[in-house]
Amino acid sequence: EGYTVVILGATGAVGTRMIEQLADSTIPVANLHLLASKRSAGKTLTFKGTPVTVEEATPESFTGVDLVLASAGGSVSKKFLPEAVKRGAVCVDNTSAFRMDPEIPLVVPEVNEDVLAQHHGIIANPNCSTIMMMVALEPIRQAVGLKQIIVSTYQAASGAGQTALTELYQEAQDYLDHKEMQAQIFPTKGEAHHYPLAFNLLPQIDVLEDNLYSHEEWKMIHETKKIMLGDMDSPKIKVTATCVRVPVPISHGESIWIDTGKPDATVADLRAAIQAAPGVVLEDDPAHQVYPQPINATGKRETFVGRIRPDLENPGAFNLWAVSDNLLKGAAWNTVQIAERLVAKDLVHPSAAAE
Ligand code: A2P
Ligand code: 11C
Repeated sequence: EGYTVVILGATGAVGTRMIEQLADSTIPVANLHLLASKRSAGKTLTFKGTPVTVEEATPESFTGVDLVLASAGGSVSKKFLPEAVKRGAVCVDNTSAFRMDPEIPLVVPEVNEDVLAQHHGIIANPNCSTIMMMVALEPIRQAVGLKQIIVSTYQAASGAGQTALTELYQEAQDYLDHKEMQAQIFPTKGEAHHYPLAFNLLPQIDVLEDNLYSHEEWKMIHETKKIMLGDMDSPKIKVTATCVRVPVPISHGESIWIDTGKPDATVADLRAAIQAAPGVVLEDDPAHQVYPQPINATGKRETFVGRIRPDLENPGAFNLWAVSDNLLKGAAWNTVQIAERLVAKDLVHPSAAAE
């Protein structure tokens, strides 16, 4: 008894973690199919100690499937997920392919799981840097208020995938060996110029757009508004972002300035809100130098928040520092968590909302 589940992109940085997160979830899995491109067909991965052979994804791979967890890139999701929905599956998609479609729920369970009931077969998982910011700020928005966000990110190399992470390690090795670093992926695949990330910082994640923002910065602005307010262009919370790639393997950091709109709000109010909320851990003890760090957050499902302090010249405004595993809460865990919520709410039916 249980669901027939597909992981699309099972061999990738996120896909391999989806297998682990699914194994540790409450979802009853009767059958699991692991799909990737032709390159990885025939490879063996394990689920709960049992070997599973990777298959090449084709439209027919989705016949008889209940639940699809996808993380093989936007174009792969655009090609296969409509085919999966046609065949009766419900898909949770970790790519940006469908996030801004007003008909498609964009979900962080701690913030807006109610919108799951409106799904028509596809649910979108937000961008990693957006998800962790939502988990950190929603408790503050609920308890105190939130009018404006100014965020600067410190994003780990694995956000760009397994091959990008391998590139960082190779560059670091070459640098230490006094060899020339060979940049082929960073800042982003398909760009005219590539720069080394090892021992460097790159203020570009994804493509630079005509409005002078990177696409990652654009995502943080519009996904935040869609998740918190249900409208990707809502003026009710002002958001601006600067996204920077740092030579850290796993776990993104974010320096976040917020205006709560409540001049008498205190650090104690913010700390209490975070302590009471799910999915977020307060790690804030300046007297003992306790604050979130990527090496401690890696492998954990939670988002960690510390360095909460008032903006000394703007009453009601605060600075804080958040860290989360970009491959878990930022991707694999949030996707599996959405699937857990769909199962708990009995929403694993195609077009549940249409019935
Ligand atoms: P493959 O191992 O065959 O390349 P990452 O985000 O770490 O780069 O991983 C990308 C994932 O998406 C991998 O599992 C990769 O499989 C998969 N993938 C890439 N292109 C396709 C495709 N055309 N069809 C199915 N899976 C794909
Ligand atoms: C990064 N945030 O760190 C990106 C990865 O929209 O799902 C996730 C891209 C996305 O490069």
